[in-house]
Amino acid sequence: MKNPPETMFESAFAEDTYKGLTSYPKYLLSKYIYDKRGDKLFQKIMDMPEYYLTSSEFDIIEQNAHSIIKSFSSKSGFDLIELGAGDGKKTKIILNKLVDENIEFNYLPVDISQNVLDELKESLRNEIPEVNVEVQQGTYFKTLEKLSEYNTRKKVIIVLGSNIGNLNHKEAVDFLGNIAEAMSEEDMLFMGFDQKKHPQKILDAYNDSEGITEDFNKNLLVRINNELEGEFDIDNFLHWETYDPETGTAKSFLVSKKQQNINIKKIGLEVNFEAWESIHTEISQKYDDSIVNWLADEAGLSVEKSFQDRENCYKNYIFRR
Ligand code: AVJ
Repeated sequence: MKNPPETMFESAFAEDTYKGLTSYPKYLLSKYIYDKRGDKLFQKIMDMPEYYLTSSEFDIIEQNAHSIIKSFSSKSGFDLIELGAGDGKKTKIILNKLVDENIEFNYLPVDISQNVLDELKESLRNEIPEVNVEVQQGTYFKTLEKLSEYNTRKKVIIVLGSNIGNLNHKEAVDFLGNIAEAMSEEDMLFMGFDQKKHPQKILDAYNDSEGITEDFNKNLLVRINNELEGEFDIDNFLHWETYDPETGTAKSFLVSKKQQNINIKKIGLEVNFEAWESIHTEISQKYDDSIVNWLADEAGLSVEKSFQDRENCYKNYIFRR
């Protein structure tokens, strides 16, 4: 039934899919949701009323823009490095404010997708042509490493959208630690963390009535079908969300509605699903001040300041080394 390991896999996606679906319990990695279709679905998620994260962070940045950029500024100018830039909707508030106040800076959006960077650059040329943009295609760490090597200017690193929430605490400490290593004493990190709140509000954000999040989650199966010659019938799985208020972890699953065997030809795998067996696909971690302080401490960072929205849904923190 399980031919490979000896065979070389054609891609990391193929290998990780093989590993995840031959594990018990089964899992798939959420980073693979984001192909072209996944990117589009995530854009739609960010526009849903249930997905409060976007508007909460937007409000925080809008209401505190002055104080945020005041802490960023330095006499000799600085580099604003954004990890996982996306469409830049929230960053543009900061960019506009910096331009308005004649502050000297370069904007360096980092993303793995050149396509995302091209679109961002184009939209900035139209909307805020005063900004000096230098897009950086690559992984976060390779880029940070490169930038900290030849770069002597003050660095302000920003990570918005509670993107860290897809990492478990150990991975989050490694992520923050890697950023900390690239930082010198004057540098700072500005980062968004979705907060613990009424569990129903969290469940609703990850299980909308229109089924957009369901389609987003199921895009993993669509990708396996398209890229690995999988034979999943998408309708035979349901999207399931849980939230544990003790750990603050929201988890997404795909649950098999019946016993079924699924062929995935390109990785030479036939996967058996028992009725109601799950595939774990994503975590979306929620935080409070004590968790954030602990993560920062473990990574060699300290919280200098934080900003929150009126409803206490979401927080942005400024860290220093
Ligand atoms: C992009 C990781 C912040 O976990 O809230 C949205 C991804 N998943 N709806 C999140 C996501 C389902 C999102 N992050």
